[in-house]
Amino acid sequence: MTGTVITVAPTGAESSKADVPALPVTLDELVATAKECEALGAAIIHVHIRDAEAEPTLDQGRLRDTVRALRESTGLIVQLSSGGAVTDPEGDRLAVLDAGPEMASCTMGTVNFGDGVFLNRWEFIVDLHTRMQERGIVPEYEIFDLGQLTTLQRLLGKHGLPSGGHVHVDLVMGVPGGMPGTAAALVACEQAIRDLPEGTTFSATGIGRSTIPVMLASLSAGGHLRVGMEDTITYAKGRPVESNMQLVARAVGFAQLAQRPPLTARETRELLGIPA
Ligand code: KMH
Ligand code: ZN
Repeated sequence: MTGTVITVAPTGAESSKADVPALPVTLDELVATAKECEALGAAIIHVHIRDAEAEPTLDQGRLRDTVRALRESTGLIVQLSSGGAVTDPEGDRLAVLDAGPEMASCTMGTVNFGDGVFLNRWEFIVDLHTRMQERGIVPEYEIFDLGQLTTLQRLLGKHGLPSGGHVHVDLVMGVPGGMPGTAAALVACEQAIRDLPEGTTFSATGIGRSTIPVMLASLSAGGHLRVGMEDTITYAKGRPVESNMQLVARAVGFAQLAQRPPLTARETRELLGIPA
């Protein structure tokens, strides 16, 4: 394991602009954030977008404009969220793929999500996975609980490898309703990942106060990092996050300390089997 893939998830669907003014919600804000995060060491951007009122949306036109703008302005790998918000219907989530991203998220099961339910039926998962295979979109399999890795094993066994042949997983830890953001839970996932195809890579993110323990555990276990204001809005006790760049800079520092410096987007494409 040579370097660290750093994914930035700058916006998410859960925080409001009113509560978190530093959240990038317009296309201009998102592009500016993406450029700065790339300069700091991010290689992938995990994208949720907002509408004119700064509310989460899966609007097709906006998604297409976003993919185009990020491609024109950065070398980052653009990964659209197919998860959206917990209220988004399955049809709209599948239609995210029509915006032509190189990567998209693909969640491996239903999970309680705070006060809501993040619904991911088996048939929906198969549909999403199959459409991505057909279109050459590389999935990032989102894992909110240990058993979802078994679901991924079942999916790959029944429906084949993703486009490019490489399997990449993201552990989303510490969601109220999902697995805890602890080193013990991360090690349990890392053990289960050994049952997936050889060479499977993983990143991890810890929501809220589990951010730092999960980063350190992931680096120690050979994993990569996802950071950003989708997952973390408090930098330290009593200190709101000032920007996504602050979180990326901290992740870069940790990765360098671990002697696994950030991989560029080009190196990350090679690792994940994404065409240049
Ligand atoms: N916003 C969550 C309900 C994803 O992006 O694929 C789902 C989520 C996962 O963030
Ligand atoms: Zn997301």
